[in-house]
Amino acid sequence: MSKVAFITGITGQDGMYLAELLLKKGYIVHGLRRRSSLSNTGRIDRVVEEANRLERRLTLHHGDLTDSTNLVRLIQNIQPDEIYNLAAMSHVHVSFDTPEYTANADGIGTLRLLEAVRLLGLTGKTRIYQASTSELYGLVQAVPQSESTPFYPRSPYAVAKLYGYWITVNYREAYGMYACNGILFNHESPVRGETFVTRKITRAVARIASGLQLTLGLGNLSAKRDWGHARDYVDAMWRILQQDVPEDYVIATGQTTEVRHFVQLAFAEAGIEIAFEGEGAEEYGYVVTSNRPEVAIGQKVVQVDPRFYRPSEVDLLLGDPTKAAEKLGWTPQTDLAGLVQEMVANDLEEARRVVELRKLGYSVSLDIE
Ligand code: NDP
Ligand code: GDR
Repeated sequence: MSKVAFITGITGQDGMYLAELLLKKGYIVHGLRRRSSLSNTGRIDRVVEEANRLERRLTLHHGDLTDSTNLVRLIQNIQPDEIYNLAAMSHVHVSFDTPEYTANADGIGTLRLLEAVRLLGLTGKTRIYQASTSELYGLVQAVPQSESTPFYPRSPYAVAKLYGYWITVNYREAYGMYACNGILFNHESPVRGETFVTRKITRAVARIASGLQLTLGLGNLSAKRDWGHARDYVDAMWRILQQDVPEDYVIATGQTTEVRHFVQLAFAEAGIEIAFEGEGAEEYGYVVTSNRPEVAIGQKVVQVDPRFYRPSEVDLLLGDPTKAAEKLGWTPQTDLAGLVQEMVANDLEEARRVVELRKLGYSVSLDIE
């Protein structure tokens, strides 16, 4: 008998990689999608098509984490063995503009799912994965950050996720549910949302290298993040739900890198060496060497733009994945160099297509943030 999984947030980055992984493992997969005025299934369409070519193994259902009647009905119909709660308003900066909605979707949304499973009498059957985050650590208390490091959230997003974390622990302890938190550090990929810093950088680098864009505006260049590949991290999610005892795990690479350095790595991948000069809001990046005819030596390609500063920042994230290695047998397979290479190659190909379409006379919007 195939296992049945229900993924909220299936149209997002992680949802796509997780759906692919579970289908490969023989699962029947159901996913929650939001209604939107334009299609929001660009990432998952190919996976749906492949999964349903021979038999119907992946089904998308309309719904929302802010609607408990919808969640109860879906879970009752699907009777999942595993729920992966990946849905969230996941942008830290945007959460300062939409704090109440973020609390509702990311915090209370988690409670709605747990309650649905409990009220439907599925506590003995359904295992739940909660997408917790390294943002919980916030203001640095200790490094590297492990399962026992205290939390100090620094954004409405992180505070909402803190509720999600603790309500998951509470339902496990109070009702004996198999419910676990994966405390995942930043993970990226070619399908990462375009306004998260890594993808914003690799897209801009590809466009600058292709003569489609002149500069890249960024906020805090000194923030440090522990960046891994989303493909590896969804494998950890699955492993967390296959243990004898439900527990919480940190998933990270154990390496941290400045945003500034990520920018240099991405430009180097496109054949452009850059250096930084100036301080604070006056800092800029300029071209030192270039093997791209569209990019001149001395050209200013990076500029600090205070619009991208956050009201309160998380300066340093560095995870300790020892427990995941020992208990789950999980280690990351892609390092930072491999991640940057894959993302830049993907975005160079996208830029090449834009150039081709424009040559053919089509108008293509670049949608630069
Ligand atoms: P994305 O932003 O790419 O995807 C978020 C998903 O949630 C999308 O499918 C989105 O739908 C959906 N969603 C948003 N709001 C709602 C709602 N109210 N009801 C139903 N669905 C909703 O995030 P990622 O894939 O990167 O991350 C997955 C999860 O992991 C998130 O919870 C995130 O907070 C968390 N996380 C992510 C990390 C990372 O580095 N990527 C690290 C640690 C935690 P739509 O497509 O319609 O917008
Ligand atoms: P983060 O990711 O906030 O860590 O949350 P993001 O890529 O948005 O920012 C990382 C760091 O880069 C700095 N930064 C910028 N960020 C953005 N988005 N845009 C910019 O122009 C820019 N310039 C500098 C930020 O200030 C920050 O320090 C991600 C999300 O996926 C969360 O959902 C998840 O929980 C955490 O990772 C772990």
